[in-house]
Amino acid sequence: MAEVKSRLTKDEEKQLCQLLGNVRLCLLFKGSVHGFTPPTFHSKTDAQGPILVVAYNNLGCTFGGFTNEGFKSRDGLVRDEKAFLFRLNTGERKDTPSKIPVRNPDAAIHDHSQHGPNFGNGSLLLLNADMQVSSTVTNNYEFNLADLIGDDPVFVECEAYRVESIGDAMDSPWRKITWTAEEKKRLMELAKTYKPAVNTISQARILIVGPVGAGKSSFFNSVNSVFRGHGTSQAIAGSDATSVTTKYRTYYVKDGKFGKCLPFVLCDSMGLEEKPGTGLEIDDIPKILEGHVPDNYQFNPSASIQSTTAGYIKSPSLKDKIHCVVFVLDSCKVGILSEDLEKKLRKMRSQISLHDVPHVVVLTKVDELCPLVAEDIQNVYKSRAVERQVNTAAARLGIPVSCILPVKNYSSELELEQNNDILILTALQQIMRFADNYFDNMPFERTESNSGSAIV
Ligand SMILES: Nc1nc2c(ncn2[C@@H]2O[C@H](COP(=O)(O)OP(=O)(O)OP(=O)(O)O)[C@@H](O)[C@H]2O)c(=O)[nH]1
Ligand SMILES: [Mg+2]
Repeated sequence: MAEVKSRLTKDEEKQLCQLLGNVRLCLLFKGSVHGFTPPTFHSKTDAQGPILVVAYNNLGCTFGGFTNEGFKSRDGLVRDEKAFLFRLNTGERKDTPSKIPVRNPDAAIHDHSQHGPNFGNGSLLLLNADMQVSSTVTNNYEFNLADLIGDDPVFVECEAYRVESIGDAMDSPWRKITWTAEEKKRLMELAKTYKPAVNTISQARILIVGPVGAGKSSFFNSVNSVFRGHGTSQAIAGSDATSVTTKYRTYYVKDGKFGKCLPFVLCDSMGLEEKPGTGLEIDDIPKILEGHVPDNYQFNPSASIQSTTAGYIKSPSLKDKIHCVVFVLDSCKVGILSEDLEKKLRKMRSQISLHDVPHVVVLTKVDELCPLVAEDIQNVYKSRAVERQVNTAAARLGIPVSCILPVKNYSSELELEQNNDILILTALQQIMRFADNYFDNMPFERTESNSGSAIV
């Protein structure tokens, strides 16, 4: 995923937290990436809850406004007692950050689908076509424009953030998980004794796909770590502008260092990128699903694998085919997934559906998304931030919420944590159940436990 990065410095974020209290800022809109137009602003920020708009000018002024009621293209004035304008302590201005509370809460914002963020019915209007801050004197906010922007009305960037209150947790979880040692043992046993519902193969083959840096390789490492009993990093993980994983890799997971291979294979792939000719080539997907792509195949972003490529599996059997696909998405970024990337993911999804391969979504980095989860993974299904991102992922990919599984991958830990293992194993259990659905769709394949004859 081409990462949409916040322009705020750490110091500016700290200042904003002074103004807003203990909150987390989630970047939804960035003019230089999404376009400086009101419709794109509203497409990213409408119905997202409290919104902070931050603009920057060439004098180094960072300023904007906050609305607790947010935007919904209501085409009218919105009452908001908590709204305010602000200027941070940056650039030429080295005095304390300013907060200008709304004076007339009935006209805190004018929320119109054809206007950019408009605080106080014209007091501060951003995102005009001429990239100029527009301000008329109203009684809705009392301030001197020069105090906010110096003498440069041209803004060079405009961002909008969803403001999430930290400590935003539900009383009871929306999905029940048993956080006990017995549950971990049970889930491990289930994974070890899993048997594909067909006679002819002993392992389910799972493909991992998703945007660059989403945590695909780390998900394999995490599953592997759980069965090894300590942190592992067999698949190389890390952060870069382009995919760290460039080869198709087939990974076996062993039951302990010297144990047997478990009944599933995880196949790691190159990250998806939004631009054509970069990242995983989407036309490789049908070839992978059908089992033509060999282990260690070096992906070529500008051309898909050919039948003449070295190692190409010409006549794949059931064991080479993919039985379940796992979409890995970064929970912190699902909201700001670019439209091009969303299109690629949806296209990939329809190819997968055409091949009748069941698929699930693993939503990673829930520890980065929500401090409550970072503190205690048991909060994962109580965190409103996680719930919101699960719903966003469901809407953006068109996948039911029941198929979306939040996890925290092992990334830097040397030792394991029982509750984290349980979350990873719960995801694995769901993946196995979905793989079973693949075999259920094969009318002539039968396990030994039923009466049909097996096709070899
Ligand atoms: N905190 C946290 N970090 C994670 C998590 N999952 C992955 N990471 C980190 O995110 C970065 C990217 O992870 P990778 O597993 O390499 O991601 P990938 O999807 O395989 O990336 P590419 O191969 O480049 O496409 C690494 O620095 C990981 O340590 C998670 O759940 N929590
Ligand atoms: Mg990788």
